[in-house]
Amino acid sequence: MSKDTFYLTTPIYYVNDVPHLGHAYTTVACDFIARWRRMQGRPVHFLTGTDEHGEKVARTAAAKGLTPEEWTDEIVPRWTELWAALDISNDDFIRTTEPRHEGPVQQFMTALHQRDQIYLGSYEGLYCVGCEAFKQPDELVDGNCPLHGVPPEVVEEDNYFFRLSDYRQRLIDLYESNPRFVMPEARRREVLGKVRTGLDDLSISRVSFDWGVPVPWDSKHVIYVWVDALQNYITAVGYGSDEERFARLWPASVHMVGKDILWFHSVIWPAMLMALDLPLPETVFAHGFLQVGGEKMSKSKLTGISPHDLLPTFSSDGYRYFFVREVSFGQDGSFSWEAMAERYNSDLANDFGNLVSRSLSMIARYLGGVVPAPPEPSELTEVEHGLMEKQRAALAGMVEAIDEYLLHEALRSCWSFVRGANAYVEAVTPWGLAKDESRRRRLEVVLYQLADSLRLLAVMVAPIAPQAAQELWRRLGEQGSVHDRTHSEDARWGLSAEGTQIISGPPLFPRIV
Ligand code: ME8
Repeated sequence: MSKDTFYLTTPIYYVNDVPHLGHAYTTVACDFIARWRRMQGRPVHFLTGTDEHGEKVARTAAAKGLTPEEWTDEIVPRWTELWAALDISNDDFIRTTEPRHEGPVQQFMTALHQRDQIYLGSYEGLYCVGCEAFKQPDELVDGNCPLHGVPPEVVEEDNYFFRLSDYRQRLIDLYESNPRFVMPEARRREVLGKVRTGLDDLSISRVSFDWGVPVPWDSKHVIYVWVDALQNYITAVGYGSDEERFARLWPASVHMVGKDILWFHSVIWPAMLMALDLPLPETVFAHGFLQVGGEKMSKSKLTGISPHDLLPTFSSDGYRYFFVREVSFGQDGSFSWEAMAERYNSDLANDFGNLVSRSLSMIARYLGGVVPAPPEPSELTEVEHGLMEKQRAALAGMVEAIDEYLLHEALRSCWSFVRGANAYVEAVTPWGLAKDESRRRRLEVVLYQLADSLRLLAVMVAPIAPQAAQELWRRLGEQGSVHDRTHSEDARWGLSAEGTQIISGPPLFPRIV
C-alpha cells in the first residue's frame, strides 16, 4: 500500500553560484506537481534545498576570499528569494550544513560501516570538480568532461569505499520488476543497460580538503559530497532524529532530477538505502536539459540568462506556464525570448485572458455583474453539453498526464477547455441574445455557464498560474483561497452561487508587444 503523503523532492542545488533557468525549471515543475496533488486532496511534502559541501563550493569561497560558511550564508538567500519570486510552495528547505543533516549523515555512515559495507582502499582516478564526480576515460570528449568542457584532475589518495558492486543484481531486479522506479522508460532502459555491464565500488571519502561532513570513525576524511547530499532526502524528514516522522513521510513518491544526475539517484542512492534495509523511493524521474538559443547556457555568453531577467516581463505565472508547457517533460528543450513571448501572448493573453475579460465584462454589462440562477437540466442544449464534456475530458486528461509526469500534456489538455470555452462564446453569441428581451433566460443560462467555466478554470490552472487563479477566484466573488480547494469538492459544474457579485478588472495577462 502506498503511503498517504505525497513526498516530492528537487535536487539540492550547489551553491557555487546563483540559480539559473535550469534550476528554476526543475523547481517550477515540482511546484506544479505539488500544488496539483494538494488540490487532489492528498497531503504533500515538498522539499528543496542546497548542497553546500564539496570542492566546488570550497574553491568558489576561496576565490572570493571567504570561508565556505561565509560564502554559503551569503548566497543561499539568492536561492530562497528566487523561489519566493516564482511562488514555489515548498514545505521545507534543507541546507546540508545544518546540524539536522550532518548528525544523521554521520549516523548513516556509521551504520554502513558497522554492516561492513565500507572498507579502506586507495584510489587513482580522474575527478571533475564541476560534476563532483570521478570520470572514466571513455566518458571524456577530447580529454575533457563533456558537461564542463575542462579536463578532470588526477586524484590519488586513500579513500573509503562503499561496496556498490555487491548491489548489481538487486538493482537490475529493481529496474526490471518496477517499471516506475526510473522514468521515463527510455531512461530506465539506459540505466539498466549500464548497470548490466557492471558496477565498481564507490569512493565515498576524500582527504585532500576538509569542507564536508567528517567520517565519524576517521576524522582525516570528509564524506564524499554526493553521499552526503543524497541523504538530504531522508535527514530532512526525520531520519536519525525523528523516527515517527520518518516512518510517516519516507519513502519519497518522486525524486525529480535532471538527466545529468540520474546515475546518482537511480544507482548509488537505492544501493545505499538497500545497504541499510531502508525503503526505496517510488520513482526517480529524469527530465531533459534546457538550452538557450540552441546552445548550452553559459554565464560568459548571452545564453547566461537569469530567471530574474524574465520575471518583470512575463510575471511568475507566465514564467511557470511557459517552461512547463513549452518543453516536452523528459525531453531536452530550449528557451528563446521569441518563443516565450509568442506562447505567452497566444495562450495566456489571448486564449485565457480574453476568455476571462469577455466573460466577466458580459456578465457585468448584461446582468449587472450578478451570477444568475443555475440552469435546470432542461435548459441545457447540445452546446452546453459539449462544453461540459470538454471540461470533464480536459480534467481527466490532466489527471492522467500528471500521473505519468507528462506535465506539458497536462497543460495542453487544460487549454483544450480554455479554447472550448472561447468556441462556446462564439457559438452562442451572448451579444446577440442580449438584443432580444424574449431570450433573457437563454442569455442567463449562457452567462452562468461562462461564470462556472471560469470558476472551474481557476481551480484547474491554480497549480501552474497561482496568482492569476487567485485573482480570478476573487473576481468571481468566491471566498478564501483557491489553493485551499480540492478537485473532488470544487471541480464540478453548477457550483457558482446565484446572486454572487463578480468584478471585472484589467487583463490578467497584459499582451507583450
Ligand atoms: O547536481 N536544464 O546540483 P546542481 C534543465 N548538488 N535543468 C537543469 C539544467 C539545464 N540546463 N542545469 C541544471 C547538483 N539543471 C547536486 C545535486 S541532489 C542530492 C544533489 C537542474 O546545482 C537539473 O535538475 O548542479 C539538474 O539535475 C540540477 O539542476 C543540477 O543542479
